[in-house]
This record gives sequence, C-alpha cells and structure tokens, in this order.
Amino acid sequence: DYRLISLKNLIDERGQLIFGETLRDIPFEIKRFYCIVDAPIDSKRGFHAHINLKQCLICLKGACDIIIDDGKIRRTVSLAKPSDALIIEGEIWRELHNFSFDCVLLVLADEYYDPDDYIHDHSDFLRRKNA
Ligand code: T46
Repeated sequence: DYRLISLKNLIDERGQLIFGETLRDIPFEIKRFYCIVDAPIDSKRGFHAHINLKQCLICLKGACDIIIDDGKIRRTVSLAKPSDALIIEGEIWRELHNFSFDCVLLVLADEYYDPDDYIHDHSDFLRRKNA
C-alpha cells in the first residue's frame, strides 16, 4: 500500500537532475499536483486517509516526516532527498510532521480533488480496516 522508491538522478557540475515517467516510475497517470511550502516547523498536516486516491510525495527541498499508519503499524518515513518518492496507494492514514524551514513538498495524485475521498476520523479509518 505504500513504498519508498528512488527516482533516477544525474549529478554533475551543473547540478542535480531528477526525473520520472508515469506508468514507468510513478505507478499511475497524474491528474493533479499540489505543493506544501512555508509550513511552520511545528505545523502538522494530513491526519486523514484516502479511499481511492493514489499519491506520490517528493520532498524537492528540505525535509519532512510522514507518519504512515496502515491500521496495525505506524511508521515514520523521512523524506529528505529530492530523489526519494513515497508512493501511497491504499487506505493509509498519513500525518505530516517536522517540516524543515525550507521544505518544499510536491505531491502528485491520480485523481482530481474530491472531499468525499477523505476519511478524517481515525476511529472510522480503523473500523474500515478491521471490517
Ligand atoms: C494529503 C496530504 C499529504 C483543494 O481544494 N485542492 C487540493 O488539491 C488540495 C490538496 C486541497 N484543497 C483544499 C481542501 C482544503 O480546504 O485545501 C484545503 C486544505 O487541504 P488539507 O487540509 O487537506 O491539506 P493537508 O496538507 O492536510 O492534506 C493534503 C491533501 O489534502 C491530502 O490529500 O494526502 O496533503
């Protein structure tokens, strides 16, 4: 339901070039993107799961932690390299913490924004996982 993948990156004296292709590196077609920037260091985001949405989270600059909760185990995935991409595909609870002052988080998604695809209540999330 979630995994960390390494995107191809080429480093030379001109800098670092990172790239990926849909359906080859990113396992879905992209319909939407959004970015989180200027998040205060102590801010927390997310605190929901998605029912159908597939996402790819890439920290282009700085760092942040993503707490991933599959209903049984909570793990922290630290994103601190622009070549790391966190793919989340199933019903996974996520919380975003520990933003560095310069964090630029890019999220690619396979669907348009749909408020009905969100599960905001952790108890509802656990009930669905255990049903
Ligand atoms: C997620 C985490 C990692 C839109 O209108 N369009 C959009 O594409 C998005 C992402 C948000 N919005 C509106 C909905 C809310 O009224 O922006 C407002 C703030 O969104 P939210 O509180 O959901 O933001 P986060 O950072 O807590 O969650 C976001 C994504 O919503 C979510 O899909 O997985 O980032």
